[in-house]
Amino acid sequence: MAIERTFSIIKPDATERNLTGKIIDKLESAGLRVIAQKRIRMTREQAEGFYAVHKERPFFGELVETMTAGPVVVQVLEGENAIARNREVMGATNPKDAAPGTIRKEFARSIGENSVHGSDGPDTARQEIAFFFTEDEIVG
Ligand code: RTP
Ligand code: MG
Repeated sequence: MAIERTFSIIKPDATERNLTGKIIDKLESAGLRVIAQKRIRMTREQAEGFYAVHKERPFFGELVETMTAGPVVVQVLEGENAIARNREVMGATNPKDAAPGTIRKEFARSIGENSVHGSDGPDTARQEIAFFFTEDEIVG
């Protein structure tokens, strides 16, 4: 199995509750390595651009509000099968449907405040990493 990279966000609802370390522990325990990381305040323009694929969805406005409500931690994660592995440890989008032990089951408040983002495929992983990081900021 090839080593993959994926993009992750620890969302404002989680940074607000000081859960950054607990979430990183879950990611590392799942075999993922944090090879780039920074804490930023996403601008409205960044949030709208990052989530452009959802711009026609009814929840788009709320999504942009939620993602700009406080600091986020953006990360590049590396590991075997990293994209699927991260999605697995994140759990289902709606915490009500998330499996026990997953990040969203343990920490998420609601579908909107669901604590983490993770890329859903190799193409989006590449695009999302490049949206927030330059190559020299990533140390594999
Ligand atoms: P993500 O992109 O954040 O990793 O989550 P995902 O793939 O599981 O979910 P996606 O369908 O890509 O939706 C992106 C984010 O939009 C918010 N959302 N709100 N109110 C709603 O019905 C609703 N549906 C989605 C969630 O915060 C989701 O993570
Ligand atoms: Mg998604």
